[in-house]
Amino acid sequence: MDLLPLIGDVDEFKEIMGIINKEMDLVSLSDENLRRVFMIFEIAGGVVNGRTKQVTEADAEQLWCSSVDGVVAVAKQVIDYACEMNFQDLDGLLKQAVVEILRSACNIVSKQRVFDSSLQGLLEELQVEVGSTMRERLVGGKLENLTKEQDTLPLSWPRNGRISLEWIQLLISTFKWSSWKDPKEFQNVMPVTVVKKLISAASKIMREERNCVKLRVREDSEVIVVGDILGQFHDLVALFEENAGFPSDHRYFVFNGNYVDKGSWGLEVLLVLLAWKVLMPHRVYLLRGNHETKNCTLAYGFWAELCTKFGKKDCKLVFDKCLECFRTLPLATIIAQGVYTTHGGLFRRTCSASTQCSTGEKRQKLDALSLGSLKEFAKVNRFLEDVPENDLLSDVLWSDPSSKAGLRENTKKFGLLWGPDCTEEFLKENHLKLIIRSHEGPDARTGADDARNMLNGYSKDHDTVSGELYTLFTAPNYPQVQILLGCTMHSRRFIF
Ligand SMILES: [Mn+2]
Repeated sequence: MDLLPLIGDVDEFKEIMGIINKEMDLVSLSDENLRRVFMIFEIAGGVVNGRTKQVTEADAEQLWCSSVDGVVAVAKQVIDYACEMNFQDLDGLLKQAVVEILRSACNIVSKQRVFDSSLQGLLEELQVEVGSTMRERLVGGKLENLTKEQDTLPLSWPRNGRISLEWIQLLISTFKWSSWKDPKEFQNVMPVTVVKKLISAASKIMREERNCVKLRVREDSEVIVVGDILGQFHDLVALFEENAGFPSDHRYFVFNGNYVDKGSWGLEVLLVLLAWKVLMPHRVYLLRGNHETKNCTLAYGFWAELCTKFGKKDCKLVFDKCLECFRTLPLATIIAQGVYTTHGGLFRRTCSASTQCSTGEKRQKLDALSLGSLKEFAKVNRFLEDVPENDLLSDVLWSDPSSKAGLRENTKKFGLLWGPDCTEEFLKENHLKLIIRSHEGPDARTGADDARNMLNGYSKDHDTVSGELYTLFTAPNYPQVQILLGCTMHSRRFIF
């Protein structure tokens, strides 16, 4: 009833919104007054948009959270950029301007009381580059105390329970910072409770996905397919920030598995990818690699990484949570009806109960291996901690292409070797043009001829009548104990 006269004054409310938007310096307000301003802004917005629903405390809370998170994320970006600046190139006036901007950014970050210990490093850099007089101005008393206090402040789960782009940026910048510190400090910036919530949120989404996810890609979009990362967190960040860009409405990502083990930052890689999955479930797809299993993670570094980062008390808990997540990862994608991606490769036909082979077929299976169908693949139970030997599931995660025709057991414990004839059969049968698999890095192709040595991050392994087969391996300079020149970041872009 009171809304009618209010609606008559739309221009006035527009003016109020304009004042809040453009003229108010919100940084200096107390939290309580800031909340009041957001409440006024929300009411004014409701009137301007002809809204008749009553404004609730939850509306104001939501607006408050998203606005503050957004502003803080921008401020942290400013600090990040400043850390990379070369101050020697700036004249006196510009140096002063940078310091002023940084002071505002630091104030904003301190308002939200989020963790940012990079402030201390920044102040030290400014002391050298700008001069101690300027530093005294910047520190201005309480800021120095603040950086000390914030050394112990951990990353928190978004207050409204929803992951935002800004939260992912904060996650990445926090991990970037902590990756230079003692790994034992990790739990001080990323609490177990937040790890558990993030893994649960992503697992819930992936559990519902099919074994082979079909991507219907918008025409004006690109799809970035990414191979093995194996704990090389900084290369994942370089892929997002310097190479491919972040996921967006027009940019899909398909990750072909092997996020953890070998490198030192498997958990960081996994958590950032899971955060993207939660934020953009229909743009980011995470497939399972052979390292996303209990056997591999116990043997190849991920378990040891978690023990170092969380200590005896919590590492088992985090490990079990990760295994729970690995079980949910889907196994393959078909992109735009033409491109098949998976971690290892093609798979055998099995006579499981669900596919109901006849007695004759069971005998045939014993006699000779034959290629499995996508129909059979769709029915397999993928929700296992480890994959059984001589099974479709282990083939998908472990198989390798061979230049020799036919299908045969791999020399590894798991998986198959398949020839160009099998690639042709699979492509033709399923009306596909391309297979992109990962799994083999430069170490697996040592001594291979130029075309298959993986030193460029990918190789074309089969070229048949119906299409092609590529191996794609994204972790550069791998394995790190060997010197392999010429390896740089690789992802293949396919424009549809
Ligand atoms: Mn692999």
